[in-house]
Amino acid sequence: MDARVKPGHDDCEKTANWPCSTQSGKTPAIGNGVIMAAEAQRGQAGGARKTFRVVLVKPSHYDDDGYVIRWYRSPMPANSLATVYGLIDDCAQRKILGSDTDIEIIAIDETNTRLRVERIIRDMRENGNFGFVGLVGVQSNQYPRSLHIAKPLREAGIAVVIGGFHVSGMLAMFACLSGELQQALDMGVTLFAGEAEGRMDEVVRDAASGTLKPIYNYINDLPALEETVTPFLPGNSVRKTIGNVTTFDAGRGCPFQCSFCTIINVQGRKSRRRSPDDVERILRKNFEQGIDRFFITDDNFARNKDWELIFDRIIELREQHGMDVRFLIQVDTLCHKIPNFVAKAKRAGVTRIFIGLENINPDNLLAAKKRQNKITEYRNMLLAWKAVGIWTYAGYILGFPHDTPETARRDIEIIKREMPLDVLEFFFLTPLPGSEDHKTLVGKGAPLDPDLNKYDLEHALTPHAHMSKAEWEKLYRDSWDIYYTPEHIETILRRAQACGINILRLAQIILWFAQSLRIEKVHPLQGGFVRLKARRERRPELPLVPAWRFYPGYAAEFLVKHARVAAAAWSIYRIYRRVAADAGAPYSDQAMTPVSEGDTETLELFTHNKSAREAVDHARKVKTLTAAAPGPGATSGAVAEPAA
Ligand code: B12
Ligand code: SF4
Repeated sequence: MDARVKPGHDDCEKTANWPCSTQSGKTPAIGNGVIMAAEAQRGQAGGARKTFRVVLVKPSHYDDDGYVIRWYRSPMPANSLATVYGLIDDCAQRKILGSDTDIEIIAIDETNTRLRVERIIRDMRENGNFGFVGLVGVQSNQYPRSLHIAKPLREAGIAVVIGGFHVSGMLAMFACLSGELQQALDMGVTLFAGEAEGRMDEVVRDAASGTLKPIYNYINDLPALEETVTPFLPGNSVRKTIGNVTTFDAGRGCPFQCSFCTIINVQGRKSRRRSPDDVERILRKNFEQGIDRFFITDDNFARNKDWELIFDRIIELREQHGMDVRFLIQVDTLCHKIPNFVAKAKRAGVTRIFIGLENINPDNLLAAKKRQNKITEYRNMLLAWKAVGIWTYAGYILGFPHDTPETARRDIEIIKREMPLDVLEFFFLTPLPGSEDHKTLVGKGAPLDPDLNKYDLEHALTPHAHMSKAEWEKLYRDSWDIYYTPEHIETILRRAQACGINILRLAQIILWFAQSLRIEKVHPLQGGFVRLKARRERRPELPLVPAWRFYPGYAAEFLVKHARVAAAAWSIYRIYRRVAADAGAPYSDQAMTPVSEGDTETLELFTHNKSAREAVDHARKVKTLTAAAPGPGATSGAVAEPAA
């Protein structure tokens, strides 16, 4: 256990909302349940085979009405679940508990499967509680739900381990335990911080012998990833998601320093990566199961130091072995300046990229320490991807210090007119536990919403200098409507068609992004296919709705929602048909026009405020001083800057 974690230590930060707990004295011996299990196991002695049961649950969280967000089909499998599953499967194959003990693993993603805690308790009991429940990849917004799942399990004497970004983020940033972490310890839950590669044997062995520790803290000892066990989920788990898509991380860590980011504090700023052999193994194993579409979850694949070796290997698999694999990757706004990056991404089967555009006001980008985002490079970057027919998703954050409702609305209109972007998604600026922003606000004693369930980037959690909470929330809702108008959907499809993009597929994704919040009241990244709700799957703090009221309400909601989806789908389909009918006709507009010197005088992107104009001046000065040439893929280097 890391000595930095000092429960109840005097030097801990104390605030009204994020109290640092003093050691409650209630913390029971962890693994009580497993001691029972170990005894049961001894009782079974006599040569019979034993089975150590591991139930892995990727928890969901509650919607604003308090119901668990669960779908008939979720969009994609969770890489966190696949990673932990892979690690335990490896323990099972190596028989780390002895040749007479099998390890059985059950993986449940609560976003697509109803969690029956009572069944887990029954099955564990039948097995003498010889096993443990792992709550996997628990984000801050999923932490309250995780404790609700853990409570009855602990009461039944079952060992529970929680890992993921909330525990890791809090232990990375604070020298002492916050109240909600202490609450878990008080229940006898084990916390795991840091990454489990190379550490899973210890956890499994301790759980099997009833000696789980309260905390495993490896946050300051991040493992290398080459040749480590790779993420994997069995095909039946993957098929509970919408398509033949699965996720894996080819690397972790990002060199930049954005103040709202949790990744750099949890996974570090150094690039740690899997080898091309690892990646090939992941692809082949999935391909054999009929899964050929992948989301590479690296937060910034462009800064994976082995991006080129990995792309080269995938190109070989595609071009010489006929494996038609395709990818969504996440990159930064300077990736187009890395020699060969865009061209090799295309050959490697990348069909979509996600970019953290975040904002177009340089003052805001500076306030968030997002210095690598240069508005003067945005158009070059987007045009570089358009030129090879790869479509772009971008994240846009609302509520930076210099945003007002008016400027944010104006900025979205500028993006629509001047930037050739396909899918845009909006988020609230959120002080996520694990980020510098969160730590700073806690240190200042700023008012922060105490309900962790809301830390999902979809809620206003802090006061804003220029907007009331209601104005900020309205801006968030309006932003989707401002971007996804029928006219702009048509423009996006026309731009995409001109670049050879499959516009029927793009139209489906636009339907998803444009309607998710309007119809399902959740962000598209939390969305899924056919929302399912159970009356009893409600936050325990909220009352159980009587059956006579719940079921008619649920049925009516179901019908209304699906009627609205059908209407929206029909309207977008009609736009698609209109655009498709013009296939082959040339199309251009302001956003699609190659970058030129004159842009800086005419485009609002560069003139909408003082800091935008200053950004242009700065880029010009840098260009003059370095005589920088445009990066590969850039259409023109009018205001190009050197790569970071
Ligand atoms: C891929 C991804 C998604 C995917 C898939 C989900 C998934 N987890 O794979 C999608 C698109 C669905 C998604 C959605 C969202 N995401 Co997301 N996502 C990621 C991303 C980029 C990668 C996750 C990952 O695979 N990490 C690698 C794994 C291996 O790391 P890990 O989960 O920490 O697991 C390791 C250890 O923690 C430990 N461990 C974990 N669990 C356990 C359990 C046991 C028993 C043990 C022993 C060890 C252990 O061992 C693991 C292996 O080393 C992360 C950022 C990141 N770099 O992690 C954000 C991230 C997790 N997402 C985040 C958020 C906020 C969301 C959304 C709420 C956003 C939104 N409003 O839509 C939604 C929530 C939806 C949902 N149901 O999850 C935040 C969470 C921050 C926080 N403090 O809570 C992150 C960190 C990004 C950020 N902005 O900071 N996400
Ligand atoms: S570029 Fe993305 S991953 Fe890197 S520090 Fe910024 S927000 Fe985090």
